[in-house]
Amino acid sequence: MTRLDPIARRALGRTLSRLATASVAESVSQDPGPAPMPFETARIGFTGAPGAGKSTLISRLAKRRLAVCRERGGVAVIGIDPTSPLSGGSILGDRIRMDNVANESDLYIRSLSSRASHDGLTDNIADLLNAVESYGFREILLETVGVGQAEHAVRHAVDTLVMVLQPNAGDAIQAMKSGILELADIYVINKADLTGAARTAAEVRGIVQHHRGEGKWLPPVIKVARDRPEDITALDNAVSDHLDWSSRWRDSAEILRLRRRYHVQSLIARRVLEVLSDRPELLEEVSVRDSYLRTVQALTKDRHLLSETRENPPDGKK
Ligand SMILES: Nc1nc2c(ncn2[C@@H]2O[C@H](COP(=O)(O)OP(=O)(O)OP(=O)(O)O)[C@@H](O)[C@H]2O)c(=O)[nH]1
Ligand SMILES: [Mg+2]
Repeated sequence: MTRLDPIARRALGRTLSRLATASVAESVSQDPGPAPMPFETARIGFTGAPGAGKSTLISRLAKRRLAVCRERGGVAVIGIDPTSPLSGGSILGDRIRMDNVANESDLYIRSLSSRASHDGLTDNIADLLNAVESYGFREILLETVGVGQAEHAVRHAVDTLVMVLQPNAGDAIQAMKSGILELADIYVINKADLTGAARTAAEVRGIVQHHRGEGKWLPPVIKVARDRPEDITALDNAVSDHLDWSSRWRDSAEILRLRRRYHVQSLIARRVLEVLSDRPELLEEVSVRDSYLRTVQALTKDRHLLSETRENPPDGKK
């Protein structure tokens, strides 16, 4: 069975649907085991405000990346929708509108609503990316909506993070100034056909330069307009440059350690939410201290997870 035959596509589709709505116990029991070394699959994340033009950008870039990756595993494009806590549905509908690449045979496109991401925290991203990676794609392009915390969750899940800003993105620039958004490897000032793009690019460049450090990657700031192919070439080159730089200078063991740390952290955070909503009595009529202790106790007596662990002890012994 090859990676992208219809059977494999369906199998991956089912796995992703399951993982997107999985409980923590289900996520843990579906863990495929030790992650492959970083850089075998390049993970490229795109984050930015709703409507910043991420999908349009990714669909154009995917075509370029595919030209290089076709013989080496192909490209997967994954979009993660924050789910509205009120409607239970996606806020803006399918985030990936990619008609220009939809019929490419070595491209896998999937948009997912992440049940756990109602506050923008796409906290099962690690599970989803690991599953996609296990199919041997050369590159994964991941679209997430940047709503505060989401950038942090994505930062540690990908190798290269592209922040997509629009001209006159005042809020985002304020956030960058205060250090909140200083996470990206590449900044795109998208919709550069609109007025204000040059000024926004200069502002972002100023902030990025200000934080440049010896031996560090200096994030490029690239203006991209929909109707200018040369802009996508510049972005394509910047992504390749950053991946090269990372594979040369970043320690892959350290990357894996960080990835695992955030993965475990997000599983525990999700489990706390599950326990608190399943057992409201933990919070009733006691001090915060007692609620805290009761919750920690409930977690340590987490029978479901403990029985999982007994079946698959961490040291491999039965
Ligand atoms: N003027 C202009 N509009 C653009 C450009 N790129 C995208 N758009 C428009 O911006 C709107 C949003 O584009 P999308 O690509 O769906 O943006 P997105 O960031 O993926 O949006 P969400 O997934 O809903 O957060 C659409 O109406 C696009 O046609 C561009 O380069 N210039
Ligand atoms: Mg989109």
